[in-house]
Amino acid sequence: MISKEIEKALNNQISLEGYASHLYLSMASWCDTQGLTGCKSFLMDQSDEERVHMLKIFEYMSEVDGHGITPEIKQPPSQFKSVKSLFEMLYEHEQKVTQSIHELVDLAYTEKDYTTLNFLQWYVEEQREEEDLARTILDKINLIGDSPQSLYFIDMELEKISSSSAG
Ligand code: OFO
Repeated sequence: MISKEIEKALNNQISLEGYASHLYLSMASWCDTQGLTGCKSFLMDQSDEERVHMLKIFEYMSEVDGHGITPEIKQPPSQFKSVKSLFEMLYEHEQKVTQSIHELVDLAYTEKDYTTLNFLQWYVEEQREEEDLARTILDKINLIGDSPQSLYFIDMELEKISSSSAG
């Protein structure tokens, strides 16, 4: 059993994870139009992962007698200035999600809701990994630049990350 306030905050998290999934799908599609197939498959994987994060909260809600609400999802941008700005946007979104998870942890802690607190630990860890990955990609872009020639190498790097995380 969870409180109404925790339920509301978890539904807000569902909405953020759902938006992340759509945002990364939109980014993947834009990369596709630029011929960046490595970036595309990396972002498709990220989009799938975010949907799984959203579904995990639905599952949790079901286990603790909460009601997971399917969110309305606002349309993400479909155009991006550059690959670099796209990954900056991704990193910013991850930071926003981390912030929201931390607020949820705060709330669960205040309410002494140890079950939710425990459930959220997985997200705390996941966000640490995702922020680290986004920063690593941005570091690489900053290192080799995002001129057309450099993009070829960035795309190969992302293809590698994407296939190493597959399965
Ligand atoms: Fe859902 O892990 Fe990132 O946002």
